[in-house]
Amino acid sequence: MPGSVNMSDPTWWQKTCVYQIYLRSFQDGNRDGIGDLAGVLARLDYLAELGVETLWLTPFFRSPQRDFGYDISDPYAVDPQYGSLAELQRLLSAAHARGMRVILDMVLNHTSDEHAWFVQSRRSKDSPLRDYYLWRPGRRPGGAAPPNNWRSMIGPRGWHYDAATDEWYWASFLPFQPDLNYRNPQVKAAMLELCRYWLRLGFDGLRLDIFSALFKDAALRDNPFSPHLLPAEDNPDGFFQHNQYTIDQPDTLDFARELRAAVDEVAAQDGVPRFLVGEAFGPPAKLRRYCGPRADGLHLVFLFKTFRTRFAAPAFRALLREYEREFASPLLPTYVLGNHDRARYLERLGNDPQRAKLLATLQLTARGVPFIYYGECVGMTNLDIPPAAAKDAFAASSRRVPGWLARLARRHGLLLNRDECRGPMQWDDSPNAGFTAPGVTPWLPLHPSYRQVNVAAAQADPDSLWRCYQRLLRLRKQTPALHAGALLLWDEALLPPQVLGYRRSSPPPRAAAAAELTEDAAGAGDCVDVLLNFSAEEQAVELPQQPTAVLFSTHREAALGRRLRLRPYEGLIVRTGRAAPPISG
Ligand code: TEU
Ligand code: CA
Repeated sequence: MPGSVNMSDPTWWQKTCVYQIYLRSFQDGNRDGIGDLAGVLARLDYLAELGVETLWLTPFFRSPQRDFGYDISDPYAVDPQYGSLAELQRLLSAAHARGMRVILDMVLNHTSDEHAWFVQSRRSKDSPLRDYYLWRPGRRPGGAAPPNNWRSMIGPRGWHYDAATDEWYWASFLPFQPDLNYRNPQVKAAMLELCRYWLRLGFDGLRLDIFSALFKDAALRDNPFSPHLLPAEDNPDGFFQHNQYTIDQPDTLDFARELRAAVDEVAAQDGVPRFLVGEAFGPPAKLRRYCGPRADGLHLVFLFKTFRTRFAAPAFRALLREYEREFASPLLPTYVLGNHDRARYLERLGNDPQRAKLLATLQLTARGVPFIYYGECVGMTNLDIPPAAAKDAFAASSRRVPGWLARLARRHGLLLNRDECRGPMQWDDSPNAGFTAPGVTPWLPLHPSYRQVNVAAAQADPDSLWRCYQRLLRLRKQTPALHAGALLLWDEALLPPQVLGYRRSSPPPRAAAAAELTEDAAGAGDCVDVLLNFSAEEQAVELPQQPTAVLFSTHREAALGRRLRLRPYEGLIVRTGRAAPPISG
């Protein structure tokens, strides 16, 4: 039964940690200033040393690169800019040989307007592929009024007029990314086959780009008014429109299950479990529906609420409580602090590495799958690029946005120029930071911080943020309670207001009782307490019993004892005896 997941024996993806590689910016392997597959291959040992297990590669398919690969013209081909199919296969086997997994970025919602399907489709109303995309006559002829009031996900209207046939096509994102028509069974079948193709080639899972937009209302009803100007993490409505008919359609939820069945089928054939993680926007309770009524849909959905959670114990306690409630076992929440579309999280923390260590501790010890964005472990920050110099097509499309609105958006972590969070990886302090050869012009400028902030410097400093991530990843891997255990929040009455505490115990208490596991069988001491001090002051905490070991501190050394003094922004993990007294009310 697909829904039954035994958390005391989790599948690899349930205990994994995903590292997102923005391919263009990670490592250039052929000295053209653009990151590529050969570059990733050359850095696999680095990734293994850091301790991440699953790599997510952003799109490497053939593409005009107007949205840097999220505009695909041939999803079966590797773009020569990034390498070849042979290199991709070499990368897959080299990763697998190191016990790592690789997932790819699947853009199902749209293609590039240079995709052969769209070229055919736009030719005439009788084109056999006309119905592969969403073409509709306007409300008035000659391009005078679009078919309805729908806005794209990024603000302007999403209908685009094509004079050749006097009709409009729909694009959820940028105008050169026409949406496919999933109500056409041929489209659906072709895209499912595409997923199977890449999985059979050896990929371990799929990240699904704007999954929530796949289906649109069949009757094209007007979207109602919304008072929201800007979309937020738990409310994608914006630009004064409620996206009732453009996203989250019931058919998309059904499709999640169809896709899951296709993936399970490939997994059954070759015996390697795969996973799907979908991009959708909204409150966790709504996002959960993508996982299917019987955990038979997407395995995971991105939860972006962390982006907007205040750096304070009560705010993160509420977040954990909500994720635990909405994504109770067998579901799993995800912990995401950044990606290639949003301002880097360190900026929200006032560029304070101590606070970053604390959030990393939370991210890697809460119950769920963490997603690390490249450069986060080194402490990379956002690039400062004047809008006129932007490479991101989204920046060009939002150039007319008034300054006050751009500033407001920025305060919400929404980038109008996503180049800012896509800076070349800072490997060392040599010219071009080891990203590309000296003398080559990288596709985006290096952050001037690279001379101090880089992998080599971070590895040389035992107290760096990078070392903190490495220690956490190692501990997480070694400790079943952390990668497979249940999570129980500490009763806040037992803690100072600025301290967040939770316990991870494995196997979950009920499963343990049923299987009558002995302490030995379960691994002694598979019960740990995580205490996080969100304040700049020392905080006193009394544990309910003497801990048996300190497993980790953001401050490296910590004394063992029942009475703890948590230092400013200290995150502490202690091993607690199995018969631990209650910590929640
Ligand atoms: O992004 C979807 C999306 O709507 C947002 O993340 C958006 O980029 C953000 O709100 C703007 O600030 C996905 C990809 O992650 C993105 O890189 C692609 O450009 C987009 O889909 C289209 O494929
Ligand atoms: Ca290159």
